[in-house]
Amino acid sequence: MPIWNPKYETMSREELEKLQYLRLKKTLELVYQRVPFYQKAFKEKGIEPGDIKSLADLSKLPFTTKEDLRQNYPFGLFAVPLQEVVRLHSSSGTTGQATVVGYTRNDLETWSELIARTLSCSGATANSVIQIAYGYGLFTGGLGLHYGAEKLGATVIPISGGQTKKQVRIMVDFQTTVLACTPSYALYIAETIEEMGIKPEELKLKAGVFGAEPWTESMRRVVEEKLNIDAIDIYGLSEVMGPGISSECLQKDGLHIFEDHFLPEIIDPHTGEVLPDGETGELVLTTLTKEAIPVIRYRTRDITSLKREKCPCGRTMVRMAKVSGRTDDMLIIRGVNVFPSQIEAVLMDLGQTEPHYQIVVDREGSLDTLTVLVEVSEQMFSDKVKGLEELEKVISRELESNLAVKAKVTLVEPKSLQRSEGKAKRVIDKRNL
Ligand code: DLL
Repeated sequence: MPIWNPKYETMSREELEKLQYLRLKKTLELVYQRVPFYQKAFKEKGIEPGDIKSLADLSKLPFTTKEDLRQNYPFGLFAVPLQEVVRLHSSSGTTGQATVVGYTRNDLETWSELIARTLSCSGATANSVIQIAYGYGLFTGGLGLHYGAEKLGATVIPISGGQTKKQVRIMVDFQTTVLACTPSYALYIAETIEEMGIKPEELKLKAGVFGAEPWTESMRRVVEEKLNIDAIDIYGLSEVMGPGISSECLQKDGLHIFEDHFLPEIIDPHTGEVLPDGETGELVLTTLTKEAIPVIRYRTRDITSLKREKCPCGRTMVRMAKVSGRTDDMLIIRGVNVFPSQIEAVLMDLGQTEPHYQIVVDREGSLDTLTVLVEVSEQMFSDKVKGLEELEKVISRELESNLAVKAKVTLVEPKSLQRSEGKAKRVIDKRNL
């Protein structure tokens, strides 16, 4: 499979580290001179850009958080005048006030380059027909993928999210080969394909580039089987750039971080200590080439680990494990830590239900309760009540043994749970209402 930019993507570690260091120095000088927030934060730590003498010194620098972006809303962390900013995007702001990010012309060029790499990782080429069903607008998914797909030279269908039947018609009529959307939306599209009676041979789909929300290996198997494709995990966040920060290759064994543009670290989320390769913790990213809004040691809240072993695909860039969740996604149920992804894995591995579920957390008196709603097939739902009760017990037992906490399972009618056209909302936590 062709690598989009072998010069960088297959660089030796020694060469790469030299480049990273030069770019880091430049970025640090830039933010120190231009962004009062960073100058103040560095001074508080008693540090100047000149004190950073190697990549290992990175850990001396302060972290940046989403809260810092919020407090400097809208443009306080920009390192260039607005005149040089040619595009703005904003994060969804589901967990508080939205944040705004900007891009210079060079930033947009870099972004397109990294999306072209991402798409090549999935096997896409200039001959591909790419249907972009991520939302267009302030969300970085749609436009981010769009310009990278054009740079690749592919044929782009800028359909955005929603209008699912139309998505399917277009997929058939325009002979789409690559689908770009969230994994939960891919599942909804797959279900709609079945409902519309479209036969697999009418589709030309080869790959999907899915991201913007956590999804498990078990979910990957379901989506790949339903759509008969390679489902590739792609990762990014608006504060650092958007999609295009890392991508799986067809080995599907970790996401290559485009390290010539981003410097990754894994930290213990409680102590802030940097953890060695292989250990799981919070991903922290420093941008190395961004102009409009460079970020230093940005705490992503995403949980993963890094591995540097050589990948059979030939790329030398470090790989991060599939993100298993966010530090702030973790549910604490009667003192036990539970991640939605653990529940997803149990359900998909059992494989006796449909892949649509919702998690409801509530409180009865002083006790937390965990209920998992999961859809079953038409046939199973019309079967005897006893069969359903049995299955509820089986799933409940399996969840309990995996999560170490009691979970009530309620099987629900097919198609009764809300479908997602973008980021799925898996958890309803009634305790905070
Ligand atoms: O979701 C950017 C994006 C668009 C990535 C399209 C991939 C594809 P935000 O809206 O700022 O940006 O949300 C970023 O989404 O911190 C993760 O928690 C989560 N996330 C993104 N990609 C993945 C992934 C876009 N592949 C937040 N696996 C991040 C798990 C992901 N979580």
